[in-house]
Parts: sequence; structure tokens; C-alpha cells
Amino acid sequence: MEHTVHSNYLRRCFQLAQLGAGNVAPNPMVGAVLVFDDKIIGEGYHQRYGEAHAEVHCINNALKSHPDLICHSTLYVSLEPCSHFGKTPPCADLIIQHRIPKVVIGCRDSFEAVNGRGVERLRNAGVAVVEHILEQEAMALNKRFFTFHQLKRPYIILKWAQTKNNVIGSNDDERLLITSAVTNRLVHQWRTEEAAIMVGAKTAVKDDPLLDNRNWYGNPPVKIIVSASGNLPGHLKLFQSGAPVLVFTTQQGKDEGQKRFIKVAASDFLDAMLRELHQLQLQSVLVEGGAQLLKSFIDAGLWDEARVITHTTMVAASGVQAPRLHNEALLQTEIFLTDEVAIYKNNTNHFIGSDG
Ligand code: AOF
Ligand code: ZN
Repeated sequence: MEHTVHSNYLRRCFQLAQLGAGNVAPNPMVGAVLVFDDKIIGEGYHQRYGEAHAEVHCINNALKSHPDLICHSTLYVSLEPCSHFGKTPPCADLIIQHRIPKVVIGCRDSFEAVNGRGVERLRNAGVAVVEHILEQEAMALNKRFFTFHQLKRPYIILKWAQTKNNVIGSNDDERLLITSAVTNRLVHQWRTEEAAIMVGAKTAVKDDPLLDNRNWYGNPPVKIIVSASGNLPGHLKLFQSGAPVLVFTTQQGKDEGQKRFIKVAASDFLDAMLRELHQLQLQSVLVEGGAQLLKSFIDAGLWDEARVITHTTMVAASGVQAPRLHNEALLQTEIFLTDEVAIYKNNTNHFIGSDG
């Protein structure tokens, strides 16, 4: 009974948290509610990166209408309240100051400066802390943030489009167009949701894509090109629009304008590149091809999600075969005009909760 009550209020926190989508990264999305006598007396969420945390908005909201009830209420938060002085003071201290007797959290915060210290601080001050109610859901809500902090690499989403017979590209220099206008827009939404997009040099040259998110509103992702030689023609369209371009190469390259070369060892290419991306605080990357680059991520087991767009009728007589996933679990499929969009997750990766 109590478990159901806790779950319901935590689900409300998740809903609130998502109102911050697109505005809080690289911080996690967080929502909070204050409950007295099974009624919500305050709500809040982390609205914008660098600004007040969810708990602050929630307590301020309750202060307006029910200041006297706060010290008798339970605070629900989708994430462990912070214990560090970041851009804002610790939320754990605010909770203690307001003498809130009980806090129910979705999951602990894997950020090194917090990582259990928020819970510890609350318990040391006599606040009852309830955990493990909807832990996996709470972590999934911020899958990019937790992957980044726990695995020290970005959350990796593979994406490709294929014909009905699994052909991803032509054998010659022609670009193979598979997706409809609707799916293209969806892909631009996906690009907007991630910190970076990545393609191999061959795709960059053959398709000459802009690699931007012009058909969706929001921040443009950083463009990443994987090019062993580092030789990329300066006229490529991807160099012409705003976002910075990172070229991962095994050679020395000359930085120019928005273009930056990062040299990594050939022997350890993928891991070294992911370490660099972690250093650069890029929490997620959408890998858009070609087949060879996608396959190298799959073979290394370095992927979290795959989004495969399959044309429902188009058949190619010949061409480059799409890669094959291993250990995948199908999460959902949806049809957009001519295309079926299937989302898979990597079954071997999962978040680690505070109980191991
Ligand atoms: C919370 N409540 O709503 C959020 C938290 O630089 P700052 O001060 O914004 O701190 C950022 C870190 O705080 C972030 O990496 C994460 O660990 C935590 N985010 N914590 O108690 C919130 N957004
Ligand atoms: Zn905080």
C-alpha cells in the first residue's frame, strides 16, 4: 500500500522532471513534490541548466500556500538531493533547514561530487530516506547522465536507414535515399536530443550531409567525423553550418575555425575516442553511419540503443549490407508513411543502482 503511494508520487516527479527536457543538459532532469496527508502541497522541477534545482522550486511553491505544513510533509524527488556546492547550494541542506522529516528518492546521483553523500547527509541529520521504489525507471529517465557518469563514456545511439532487403548504401558514389520527409524530421528531432552526431569519413564525403537539425527546434549537436587520414575536403557541407566539428584521426591535423582535430591511437581507436568525448563532457552521441563505423561499435559492444529505419517496400538490387546487432532487445516499432522505425536496446548494458 505504502509502496503504491510512493510509486504514484515518484511518477509525478518523473512527469515534472521531463518538463526540463532540452534545457537542463548536461544536468539530469529532476522533479520533486511535497506531500502532506496524501495531498500535494508543492511541486517543482529543474528548469534550466545552471539555475535552481527541483527541490528549491518545490519548496518555494509550498511556501506560498502551506508554509506551516512543510515540516510535517514527505518530499518525493526523482534523484538523490545534492550535497555539493555547485552552481547552487546543496539541496540536502535546504531540506534539513526546512525540517522535512522524510524524503523518498527515485535513485542515487552517480555524479562523483554527490554519489550517496546526499542520502548520508540527510540521514545524519535525522531525516528518514526511502530508496529503491522505482529505481530503474528513475535511472532510465536520465539514461544519458547515468551512462556518462557510471561508464565514463557518452550514451551511444546507433542509427541507420535500410531498404526492405537490408541495404544501407549503394556500392558506387551515389547517395541512397531511403527515408521519407516525415522520418527525416524525426531524425532531426533525434539529433536535437543528443549532444553530438557522428559519421565516418566515407559517409561524410559520399553523402555530403549537413549533419544539422534544421528541421527541428533546439540546440544543434556537435558534429563528429571519424577519419583515419584526417583528409577531408574543405568544401563539405558539414563544415558550413554553425556547430563545432571534431575530427577524430590517427594523424596530426590543423585546427581551423570551428574544425578541431583530435589525434587518437589506431590500436585503441574507439575507446580512446570515447574517453576524449567524456573529457569534453559530451553525454550522448548519435552514430549515423556508415556500415563500417556502426559495425565497429556493435562488435565492441559499445552501444546502448539502436534506431533502425526500414523502408517497407523499397528493394535494392545490390549495395552495402546493413550491420547486424548482437544481444539486442526490441523496445518498440512504429510506422511513419513508408518507413518502419524500430528501437532496440543493448541487452547486456544496464544501469547499476545503489544496491549493486
Ligand atoms: C538535485 N536536484 O534538481 C538536480 C540535481 O552545477 P549545479 O549546482 O547545477 O549541480 C549539478 C549537479 O547536481 C548535477 O551534475 C547532478 O549531480 C545534480 N543535479 N540535483 O539535487 C536537481 N538537477
Ligand atoms: Zn540540488
